[in-house]
Amino acid sequence: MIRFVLSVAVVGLAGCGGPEPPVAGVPLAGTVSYQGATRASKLLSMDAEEGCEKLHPAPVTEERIVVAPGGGLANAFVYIKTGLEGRKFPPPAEGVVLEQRGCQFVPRVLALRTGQTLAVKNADPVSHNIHPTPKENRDWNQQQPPGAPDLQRKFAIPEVMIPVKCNVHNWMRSYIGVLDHPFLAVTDASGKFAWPDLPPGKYTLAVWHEALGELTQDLTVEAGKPATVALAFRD
Ligand SMILES: [Cu+2]
Repeated sequence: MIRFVLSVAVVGLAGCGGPEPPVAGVPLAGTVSYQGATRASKLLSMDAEEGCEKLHPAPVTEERIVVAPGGGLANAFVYIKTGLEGRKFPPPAEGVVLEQRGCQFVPRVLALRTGQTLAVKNADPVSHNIHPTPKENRDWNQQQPPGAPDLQRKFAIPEVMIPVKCNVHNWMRSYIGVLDHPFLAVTDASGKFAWPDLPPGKYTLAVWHEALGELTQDLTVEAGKPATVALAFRD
């Protein structure tokens, strides 16, 4: 009986310990813009596969640089590059979806966490062969016929960026940014991104774009002060 009471006491003490409560994060709202000469998008030719061509009655343009009327740059991958070393963030339970639709990857740019599930879907009536080409992670490629179940994959190592191609259709491109923390985002159609709770600290913020390269900027976040940031690519 005494032993039982003691063990309960020990468990009770352990429950009160553990890591210190984290300092509350602050919201950060950011914008990425492109202030260079507008570059006309190339037309994509899908005439190598009739099954793809038939899906597009109108011409399809390559989505390399997508700029909103106000200059906001879509499909830029924004992330905290330094300042979070040594911190542990478990991956979210919900996965991220990469779809093949109209013989293109949708979305063009994805943000994924290490250990988070990437679900690859084929919505097309043709076969695709998904082939990420990482430098740090394991290389794989996988055929996915029409109606095949989703492919479920994970990436173990942070890597910015992993180009994804289709071994059947050489115009298909997607890019996956993999990080081991939650401060990563892809800009929306107006070039905006947001993080709800960035911990106070000193960081290097980086933005990567497939055609424009990478920019970095120092960022200091103070407790209780919501932050804003603007990054601009120029020619
Ligand atoms: Cu394909």
